[in-house]
Amino acid sequence: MTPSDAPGTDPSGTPALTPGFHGRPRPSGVALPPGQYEVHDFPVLSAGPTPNVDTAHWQLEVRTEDHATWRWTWAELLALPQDDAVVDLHCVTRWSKFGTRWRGVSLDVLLADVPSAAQYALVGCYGGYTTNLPVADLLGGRAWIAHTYDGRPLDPLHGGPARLLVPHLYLWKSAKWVRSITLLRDDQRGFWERYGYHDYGDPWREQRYQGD
Ligand SMILES: Nc1nc2c(c(=O)[nH]1)N[C@H]1C(S)=C(S)[C@@H](COP(=O)(O)O)O[C@H]1N2
Ligand SMILES: [Mo]
Repeated sequence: MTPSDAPGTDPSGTPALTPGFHGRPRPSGVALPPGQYEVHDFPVLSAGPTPNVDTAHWQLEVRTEDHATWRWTWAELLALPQDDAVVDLHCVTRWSKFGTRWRGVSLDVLLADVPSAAQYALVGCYGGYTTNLPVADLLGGRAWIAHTYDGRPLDPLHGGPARLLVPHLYLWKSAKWVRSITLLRDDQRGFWERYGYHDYGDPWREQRYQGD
């Protein structure tokens, strides 16, 4: 069995040392997803230059399938209920970082009053990057608009002033410098997905490329 066809490791299950396993079990007993290794630094992966986004002009837009637009300014975002989240990050280039500490607004809060039955989301960014994921994966306490990392304002290199954080999917779904979320009846691929990366991107099922 090669890493690419190793079975997904159930994050809640007992750690099984599969042939694709490259790391140590964590103290909690949870292993790395298949084909991943642990890092202690925080690599930066950006497809283009880091945009300079001023919070005075920052806004987040949610557009519905009926072409209604909902907007939050920076002050409005910070006035919403805030969550603290400690999560593991898994990049498709095979590094994983455990126990990262974030603060931000849950997408459950942002989408609560948005009337939509759309099942798909296309996330847009300052700088033009896009990525797609199901709306269901933005909900359920699993996704945030994160503005604080390790107790400090999020570094622009890592997506500051604010990025999407969806840690249960590969990190390319966690759009840096997030600007918009478009809710769609039909799935539309984002930047990396059009280059052949997976539409869903579950690290535990090793969904790196279309067809995985
Ligand atoms: N806007 C934007 N978001 C992005 C990217 C990007 O190039 N532009 N790269 C993605 C990829 S491939 C990864 S692995 C993570 C990297 O996040 P980091 O630089 O904070 O480690 O951001 C994702 N979000
Ligand atoms: Mo990535």
